[in-house]
Amino acid sequence: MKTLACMAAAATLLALASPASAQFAKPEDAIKYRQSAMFVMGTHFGRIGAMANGKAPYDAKVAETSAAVVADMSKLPWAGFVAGTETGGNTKAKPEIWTEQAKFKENNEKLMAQTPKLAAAAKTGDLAALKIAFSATAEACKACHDDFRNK
Ligand code: ASC
Repeated sequence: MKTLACMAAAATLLALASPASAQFAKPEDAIKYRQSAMFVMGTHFGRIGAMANGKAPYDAKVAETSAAVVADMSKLPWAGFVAGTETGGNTKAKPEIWTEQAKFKENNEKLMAQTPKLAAAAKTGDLAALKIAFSATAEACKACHDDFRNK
């Protein structure tokens, strides 16, 4: 019994101390995960962009659903940037993600602060408001890509 309790305690400690990489079976999975979240986010952000830039007819419902997806997706990629995934797959991640973690995190948080505003703007059904929120969100995307993503 004592051994069992001890093992359970050890397992708990290990789980708490485990690097986030333990959430992925292999490094490539972490890369695929973050790229997938970015891809879905980019797809829906692109739909909003097309409307904001007059390349697609404004459809408030599409804008609202897409902005909600963007807001949800914007929370996800960061967990995929674990140690040991600096290279691999077809990653465009710059090494600075791991050497300037505070700055990277700050950028992530800026995006996550912006996307709910995009979702709120989309809900108003006001194209002008959507355009403003789209620009601000695109800025947040770009700022991070400029510093942390290879071309
Ligand atoms: C997009 C998309 C990005 C951002 C960025 C903003 O639609 O896929 O990565 O906007 O281009 O400047």
